[in-house]
Amino acid sequence: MLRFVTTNQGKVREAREYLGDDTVEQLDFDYTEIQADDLAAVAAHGAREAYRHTVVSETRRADGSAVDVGEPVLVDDAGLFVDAFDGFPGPYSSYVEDTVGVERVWRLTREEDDRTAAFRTVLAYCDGEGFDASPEPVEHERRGQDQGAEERAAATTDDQVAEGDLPVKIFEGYVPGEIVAPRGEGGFGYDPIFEHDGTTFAEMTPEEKNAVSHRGRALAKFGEWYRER
Ligand code: ITT
Ligand code: NA
Repeated sequence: MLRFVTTNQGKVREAREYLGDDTVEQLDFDYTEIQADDLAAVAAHGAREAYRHTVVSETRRADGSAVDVGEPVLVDDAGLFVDAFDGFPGPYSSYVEDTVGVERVWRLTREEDDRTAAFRTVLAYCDGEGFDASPEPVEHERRGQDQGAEERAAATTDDQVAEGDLPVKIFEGYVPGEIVAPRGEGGFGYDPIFEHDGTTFAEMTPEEKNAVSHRGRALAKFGEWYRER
């Protein structure tokens, strides 16, 4: 069983929809969100912390040495990146939703000529084991301010296998869109103001959203890799 680490029911719904109810169980654990301008760094740190949190017992190896065994965990750190604001709120999206609010993010963006934006998700997987740390292949659909993401992810992946630390595997998803006046009752967070191909994410079912969303894309990459494992 895979623990999907989040306090957000909307994310769990989408992960279950994608990976299946019997694969995913929510771990309602509020990991430390380190101050970083990089979703991958936040997610990787969270995945290590969540993995350690699942360790309940110590197992003895044949040679008598002790090893901690936890549960596989998947952390999802996401953000909304508004181009006119140089990617703000980005990694601060959760804080901005709580303070400024979704409606006012729309009203601020409305003043701008360029209302393009993107959602990004970074999934970070940790199961206490090592794996090939090579970065995921470049996605050609990426563009604009997200272009550096691959390099950042690669750099983070390399850091993550630093000796003595738990390896973490990173999967990214990205979707371009536009900020619009709120529409729709579904989804969560910024979904009502994020339009993709004429429809807001809040107007989509979880299945429709997963088919095009940042999270759906990241989950697809993760799912493919996880099933091979
Ligand atoms: P956890 O950290 O416990 O997973 P969270 O809601 O704080 O829950 P994030 O930090 O990843 O998750 O989310 C950052 C913000 O972006 C937060 O305000 C979310 O509501 C919002 N968000 C994340 N994914 C979203 C999506 O698919 N659609 C709309 N808003 C989203
Ligand atoms: Na969060």
